[in-house]
Amino acid sequence: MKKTFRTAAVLFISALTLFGCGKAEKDDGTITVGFSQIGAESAWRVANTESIQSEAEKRPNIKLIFSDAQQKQENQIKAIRNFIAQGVDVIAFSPVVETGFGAVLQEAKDAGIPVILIDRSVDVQDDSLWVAFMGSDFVEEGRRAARWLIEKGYTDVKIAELQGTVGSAPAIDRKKGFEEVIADYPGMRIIKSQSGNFTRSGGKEIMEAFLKTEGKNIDVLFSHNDDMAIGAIQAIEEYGLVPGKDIIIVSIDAVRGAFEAMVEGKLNCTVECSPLLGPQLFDAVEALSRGESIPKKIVTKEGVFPQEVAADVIDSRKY
Ligand code: GYE
Repeated sequence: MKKTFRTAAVLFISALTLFGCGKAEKDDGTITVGFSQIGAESAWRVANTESIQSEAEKRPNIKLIFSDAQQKQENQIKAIRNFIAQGVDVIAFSPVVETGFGAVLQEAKDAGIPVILIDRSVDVQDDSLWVAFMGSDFVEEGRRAARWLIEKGYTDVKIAELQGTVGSAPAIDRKKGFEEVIADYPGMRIIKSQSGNFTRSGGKEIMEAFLKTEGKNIDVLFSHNDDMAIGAIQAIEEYGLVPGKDIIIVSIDAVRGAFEAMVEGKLNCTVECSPLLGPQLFDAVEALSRGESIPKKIVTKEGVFPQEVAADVIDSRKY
Protein backbone atom coordinates (compact mmCIF):
# COMPACT_ATOMS: atom_id res chain seq x y z
CA MET A 1 0.00 0.00 0.00
CA LYS A 2 1.37 3.37 -0.97
CA LYS A 3 1.92 5.93 1.71
CA THR A 4 -0.28 8.48 -0.03
CA PHE A 5 -3.22 6.10 0.18
CA ARG A 6 -3.09 5.89 3.92
CA THR A 7 -5.32 8.03 6.05
CA ALA A 8 -2.90 10.14 7.97
CA ALA A 9 -3.75 11.62 11.31
CA VAL A 10 -4.50 15.30 11.12
CA LEU A 11 -2.91 18.43 9.93
CA PHE A 12 -3.11 21.40 12.19
CA ILE A 13 -3.58 24.68 10.42
CA SER A 14 -4.55 28.21 11.13
CA ALA A 15 -4.16 30.21 14.24
CA LEU A 16 -4.60 28.96 17.75
CA THR A 17 -7.70 30.01 19.57
CA LEU A 18 -7.85 30.63 23.23
CA PHE A 19 -11.16 29.93 24.83
CA GLY A 20 -11.78 31.05 28.32
CA CYS A 21 -14.00 28.25 29.46
CA GLY A 22 -14.26 28.31 33.15
CA LYS A 23 -17.36 26.15 33.09
CA ALA A 24 -16.31 23.23 30.92
CA GLU A 25 -16.12 20.77 33.80
CA LYS A 26 -18.34 19.74 36.70
CA ASP A 27 -17.01 19.33 40.24
CA ASP A 28 -16.79 15.55 39.82
CA GLY A 29 -14.73 16.02 36.64
CA THR A 30 -17.52 15.03 34.27
CA ILE A 31 -17.61 16.97 31.02
CA THR A 32 -21.05 16.99 29.40
CA VAL A 33 -21.04 17.31 25.62
CA GLY A 34 -24.21 17.88 23.61
CA PHE A 35 -23.79 16.64 20.05
CA SER A 36 -26.29 17.44 17.31
CA GLN A 37 -25.78 15.01 14.45
CA ILE A 38 -27.34 15.62 11.02
CA GLY A 39 -28.98 12.22 10.65
CA ALA A 40 -28.12 8.84 9.14
CA GLU A 41 -28.33 9.69 5.44
CA SER A 42 -25.19 7.86 4.33
CA ALA A 43 -22.63 5.22 5.31
CA TRP A 44 -20.28 8.12 6.00
CA ARG A 45 -22.68 9.61 8.53
CA VAL A 46 -23.25 6.26 10.26
CA ALA A 47 -19.47 5.80 10.60
CA ASN A 48 -19.13 9.35 11.93
CA THR A 49 -21.78 8.73 14.60
CA GLU A 50 -20.13 5.45 15.55
CA SER A 51 -16.73 7.14 15.85
CA ILE A 52 -18.10 9.83 18.15
CA GLN A 53 -20.23 7.53 20.31
CA SER A 54 -17.59 4.84 20.74
CA GLU A 55 -14.90 7.39 21.59
CA ALA A 56 -17.17 8.97 24.22
CA GLU A 57 -17.70 5.55 25.78
CA LYS A 58 -13.95 5.05 26.08
CA ARG A 59 -13.59 8.19 28.15
CA PRO A 60 -15.11 7.87 31.63
CA ASN A 61 -15.04 11.62 32.22
CA ILE A 62 -17.18 12.35 29.15
CA LYS A 63 -20.97 12.33 29.19
CA LEU A 64 -22.35 12.51 25.66
CA ILE A 65 -25.87 13.69 24.92
CA PHE A 66 -26.55 12.61 21.35
CA SER A 67 -29.31 14.13 19.25
CA ASP A 68 -30.26 13.04 15.71
CA ALA A 69 -31.73 15.89 13.62
CA GLN A 70 -33.05 13.65 10.84
CA GLN A 71 -31.53 16.03 8.30
CA LYS A 72 -33.66 18.98 9.44
CA GLN A 73 -32.12 22.29 10.39
CA GLU A 74 -35.03 23.16 12.68
CA ASN A 75 -34.30 20.00 14.72
CA GLN A 76 -30.67 21.05 15.07
CA ILE A 77 -31.63 24.50 16.29
CA LYS A 78 -34.01 22.92 18.82
CA ALA A 79 -31.34 20.47 19.98
CA ILE A 80 -28.81 23.25 20.51
CA ARG A 81 -31.36 25.28 22.49
CA ASN A 82 -31.99 22.19 24.63
CA PHE A 83 -28.27 21.76 25.24
CA ILE A 84 -28.06 25.40 26.33
CA ALA A 85 -31.05 24.96 28.65
CA GLN A 86 -29.44 21.85 30.16
CA GLY A 87 -26.21 23.76 30.74
CA VAL A 88 -23.90 21.35 28.90
CA ASP A 89 -20.19 22.11 29.03
CA VAL A 90 -19.50 21.92 25.29
CA ILE A 91 -21.74 21.80 22.21
CA ALA A 92 -20.55 19.93 19.13
CA PHE A 93 -22.48 19.84 15.91
CA SER A 94 -22.44 19.12 12.19
CA PRO A 95 -24.52 21.83 10.56
CA VAL A 96 -26.77 20.31 7.89
CA VAL A 97 -26.63 23.55 5.87
CA GLU A 98 -24.27 26.52 6.09
CA THR A 99 -26.65 29.40 6.76
CA GLY A 100 -29.24 30.18 9.41
CA PHE A 101 -27.38 29.19 12.56
CA GLY A 102 -26.17 32.66 13.60
CA ALA A 103 -28.87 33.34 16.19
CA VAL A 104 -28.62 30.04 18.04
CA LEU A 105 -24.82 30.17 18.03
CA GLN A 106 -25.05 33.62 19.56
CA GLU A 107 -27.28 32.17 22.29
CA ALA A 108 -24.66 29.51 23.02
CA LYS A 109 -21.95 32.12 23.16
CA ASP A 110 -24.02 34.31 25.48
CA ALA A 111 -24.47 31.29 27.74
CA GLY A 112 -20.68 30.81 27.78
CA ILE A 113 -20.82 27.39 26.08
CA PRO A 114 -18.10 26.71 23.50
CA VAL A 115 -19.26 25.27 20.17
CA ILE A 116 -17.12 22.90 18.13
CA LEU A 117 -18.09 22.38 14.48
CA ILE A 118 -17.62 18.82 13.34
CA ASP A 119 -17.38 17.87 9.66
CA ARG A 120 -19.34 20.78 8.12
CA SER A 121 -18.82 24.50 8.50
CA VAL A 122 -21.30 27.35 8.99
CA ASP A 123 -21.55 30.63 7.15
CA VAL A 124 -21.67 33.29 9.89
CA GLN A 125 -20.22 36.80 9.96
CA ASP A 126 -18.70 36.40 13.38
CA ASP A 127 -16.19 33.55 13.60
CA SER A 128 -16.06 33.89 17.36
CA LEU A 129 -19.44 32.12 17.48
CA TRP A 130 -17.58 28.83 17.18
CA VAL A 131 -14.38 27.78 18.89
CA ALA A 132 -13.04 25.23 16.44
CA PHE A 133 -13.80 23.42 13.22
CA MET A 134 -12.62 19.90 12.51
CA GLY A 135 -13.25 18.14 9.23
CA SER A 136 -12.22 17.92 5.60
CA ASP A 137 -11.29 20.37 2.88
CA PHE A 138 -14.31 19.81 0.62
CA VAL A 139 -13.12 22.18 -2.12
CA GLU A 140 -9.94 20.14 -2.41
CA GLU A 141 -11.98 16.92 -2.60
CA GLY A 142 -13.88 18.32 -5.59
CA ARG A 143 -10.59 19.30 -7.20
CA ARG A 144 -9.20 15.83 -6.62
CA ALA A 145 -12.17 14.20 -8.34
CA ALA A 146 -11.69 16.45 -11.38
CA ARG A 147 -7.92 15.96 -11.43
CA TRP A 148 -8.34 12.19 -11.44
CA LEU A 149 -10.54 12.44 -14.56
CA ILE A 150 -7.96 14.64 -16.27
CA GLU A 151 -5.07 12.33 -15.33
CA LYS A 152 -6.98 9.45 -16.88
CA GLY A 153 -7.51 11.43 -20.07
CA TYR A 154 -11.26 11.95 -19.67
CA THR A 155 -11.07 15.51 -20.94
CA ASP A 156 -13.62 15.37 -23.73
CA VAL A 157 -16.65 14.25 -21.76
CA LYS A 158 -20.21 15.13 -20.93
CA ILE A 159 -20.62 15.02 -17.18
CA ALA A 160 -23.64 14.38 -14.98
CA GLU A 161 -23.28 15.65 -11.41
CA LEU A 162 -25.11 14.34 -8.36
CA GLN A 163 -24.98 17.07 -5.76
CA GLY A 164 -25.24 16.60 -2.01
CA THR A 165 -27.77 18.32 0.23
CA VAL A 166 -28.66 21.75 -1.16
CA GLY A 167 -26.98 24.49 0.88
CA SER A 168 -24.61 22.12 2.72
CA ALA A 169 -20.90 22.90 2.91
CA PRO A 170 -19.79 19.68 1.15
CA ALA A 171 -22.23 20.17 -1.74
CA ILE A 172 -21.25 23.81 -2.24
CA ASP A 173 -17.52 23.24 -1.88
CA ARG A 174 -17.17 19.99 -3.83
CA LYS A 175 -18.99 21.55 -6.77
CA LYS A 176 -16.79 24.61 -6.53
CA GLY A 177 -13.52 22.65 -6.47
CA PHE A 178 -14.58 20.39 -9.33
CA GLU A 179 -15.71 23.30 -11.52
CA GLU A 180 -12.55 25.24 -10.76
CA VAL A 181 -10.37 22.46 -12.17
CA ILE A 182 -12.49 21.58 -15.23
CA ALA A 183 -12.71 25.28 -16.15
CA ASP A 184 -9.38 24.87 -17.95
CA TYR A 185 -10.74 22.01 -20.06
CA PRO A 186 -13.44 23.21 -22.45
CA GLY A 187 -14.15 19.59 -23.49
CA MET A 188 -15.37 18.77 -19.98
CA ARG A 189 -18.95 19.92 -19.69
CA ILE A 190 -21.49 19.39 -16.93
CA ILE A 191 -24.72 18.68 -18.80
CA LYS A 192 -26.85 17.66 -15.82
CA SER A 193 -26.60 18.62 -12.16
CA GLN A 194 -29.09 18.00 -9.39
CA SER A 195 -29.21 17.11 -5.72
CA GLY A 196 -29.68 13.53 -4.56
CA ASN A 197 -29.47 14.68 -0.93
CA PHE A 198 -26.48 12.41 -0.18
CA THR A 199 -28.70 9.28 -0.07
CA ARG A 200 -28.64 6.08 -2.13
CA SER A 201 -32.31 6.39 -3.02
CA GLY A 202 -31.81 10.04 -4.00
CA GLY A 203 -28.85 9.11 -6.21
CA LYS A 204 -30.82 6.37 -7.92
CA GLU A 205 -33.87 8.52 -8.52
CA ILE A 206 -31.96 11.48 -9.96
CA MET A 207 -29.74 9.25 -12.11
CA GLU A 208 -32.86 7.62 -13.55
CA ALA A 209 -34.13 11.06 -14.50
CA PHE A 210 -30.74 12.00 -16.02
CA LEU A 211 -30.72 8.81 -18.07
CA LYS A 212 -34.26 9.37 -19.26
CA THR A 213 -33.37 12.69 -20.84
CA GLU A 214 -29.68 12.20 -21.71
CA GLY A 215 -29.24 8.42 -21.90
CA LYS A 216 -26.06 7.47 -23.73
CA ASN A 217 -24.96 11.09 -23.88
CA ILE A 218 -23.55 10.86 -20.36
CA ASP A 219 -19.85 9.88 -20.35
CA VAL A 220 -19.00 10.62 -16.72
CA LEU A 221 -20.82 10.75 -13.41
CA PHE A 222 -19.40 12.95 -10.66
CA SER A 223 -21.20 12.15 -7.42
CA HIS A 224 -20.71 14.24 -4.27
CA ASN A 225 -20.74 11.04 -2.20
CA ASP A 226 -20.39 7.29 -2.56
CA ASP A 227 -23.92 6.45 -1.45
CA MET A 228 -25.47 8.44 -4.30
CA ALA A 229 -22.99 6.84 -6.71
CA ILE A 230 -24.04 3.38 -5.51
CA GLY A 231 -27.70 4.29 -6.06
CA ALA A 232 -26.81 5.64 -9.51
CA ILE A 233 -24.95 2.42 -10.39
CA GLN A 234 -28.20 0.54 -9.89
CA ALA A 235 -30.06 3.02 -12.11
CA ILE A 236 -27.39 2.68 -14.85
CA GLU A 237 -27.60 -1.12 -14.77
CA GLU A 238 -31.38 -1.05 -14.90
CA TYR A 239 -31.15 1.29 -17.88
CA GLY A 240 -28.97 -1.27 -19.65
CA LEU A 241 -25.59 0.45 -19.54
CA VAL A 242 -22.44 -0.76 -17.79
CA PRO A 243 -21.37 1.42 -14.84
CA GLY A 244 -17.61 1.95 -14.71
CA LYS A 245 -17.32 1.38 -18.48
CA ASP A 246 -20.12 3.05 -20.42
CA ILE A 247 -20.26 5.71 -17.75
CA ILE A 248 -17.09 6.50 -15.79
CA ILE A 249 -17.91 7.21 -12.15
CA VAL A 250 -15.96 9.21 -9.60
CA SER A 251 -17.33 9.91 -6.15
CA ILE A 252 -16.27 11.06 -2.69
CA ASP A 253 -16.01 9.51 0.82
CA ALA A 254 -14.16 6.19 0.30
CA VAL A 255 -16.63 4.14 2.36
CA ARG A 256 -16.55 0.34 2.21
CA GLY A 257 -19.42 0.15 -0.29
CA ALA A 258 -17.36 2.21 -2.74
CA PHE A 259 -14.47 -0.25 -2.47
CA GLU A 260 -16.85 -3.14 -3.08
CA ALA A 261 -18.20 -1.38 -6.18
CA MET A 262 -14.63 -0.70 -7.38
CA VAL A 263 -13.62 -4.34 -6.89
CA GLU A 264 -16.62 -5.26 -9.07
CA GLY A 265 -15.45 -2.73 -11.66
CA LYS A 266 -18.57 -0.58 -11.32
CA LEU A 267 -17.01 2.51 -9.75
CA ASN A 268 -13.79 4.03 -11.07
CA CYS A 269 -12.45 6.21 -8.28
CA THR A 270 -13.33 7.48 -4.82
CA VAL A 271 -11.82 10.51 -3.10
CA GLU A 272 -11.27 10.01 0.60
CA CYS A 273 -13.20 11.94 3.25
CA SER A 274 -12.70 10.58 6.74
CA PRO A 275 -15.64 10.40 9.17
CA LEU A 276 -13.45 9.18 12.04
CA LEU A 277 -13.53 12.43 13.96
CA GLY A 278 -14.42 11.10 17.44
CA PRO A 279 -10.92 10.95 18.99
CA GLN A 280 -9.93 14.45 17.95
CA LEU A 281 -13.30 15.86 19.04
CA PHE A 282 -12.88 14.61 22.58
CA ASP A 283 -9.20 15.53 22.70
CA ALA A 284 -10.32 19.08 21.90
CA VAL A 285 -13.14 18.94 24.47
CA GLU A 286 -10.73 17.79 27.17
CA ALA A 287 -8.18 20.42 26.22
CA LEU A 288 -10.88 23.10 26.51
CA SER A 289 -11.89 21.79 29.91
CA ARG A 290 -8.27 22.12 31.07
CA GLY A 291 -8.36 25.72 29.90
CA GLU A 292 -5.91 25.02 27.06
CA SER A 293 -5.95 26.59 23.63
CA ILE A 294 -7.03 24.50 20.66
CA PRO A 295 -6.48 25.13 16.94
CA LYS A 296 -9.26 27.07 15.24
CA LYS A 297 -9.18 24.64 12.31
CA ILE A 298 -8.10 21.02 12.17
CA VAL A 299 -8.25 19.74 8.60
CA THR A 300 -8.10 16.01 7.95
CA LYS A 301 -5.41 14.76 5.59
CA GLU A 302 -6.81 12.46 2.92
CA GLY A 303 -6.03 10.55 -0.27
CA VAL A 304 -7.55 9.29 -3.51
CA PHE A 305 -8.32 5.64 -4.28
CA PRO A 306 -8.61 4.61 -7.92
CA GLN A 307 -10.16 1.27 -8.89
CA GLU A 308 -6.73 -0.33 -9.47
CA VAL A 309 -5.85 -0.26 -5.77
CA ALA A 310 -9.29 -1.21 -4.41
CA ALA A 311 -8.70 -4.94 -3.94
CA ASP A 312 -5.41 -4.34 -2.07
CA VAL A 313 -6.79 -1.64 0.18
CA ILE A 314 -10.33 -2.82 0.95
CA ASP A 315 -9.44 -4.92 4.01
CA SER A 316 -7.55 -2.09 5.66
CA ARG A 317 -10.47 0.34 5.46
CA LYS A 318 -11.92 1.35 8.81
CA TYR A 319 -15.31 2.63 7.59
O1 GYE B 1 -19.62 13.17 2.22
C1 GYE B 1 -21.76 12.44 2.92
C2 GYE B 1 -22.52 12.74 4.14
O2 GYE B 1 -20.59 16.08 5.44
C3 GYE B 1 -18.62 15.08 4.63
O3 GYE B 1 -22.16 14.07 4.45
C4 GYE B 1 -20.03 14.91 5.00
C5 GYE B 1 -20.90 14.34 3.91
C6 GYE B 1 -20.45 13.03 3.31
O4 GYE B 1 -23.82 12.46 4.11
O5 GYE B 1 -21.70 11.08 2.61
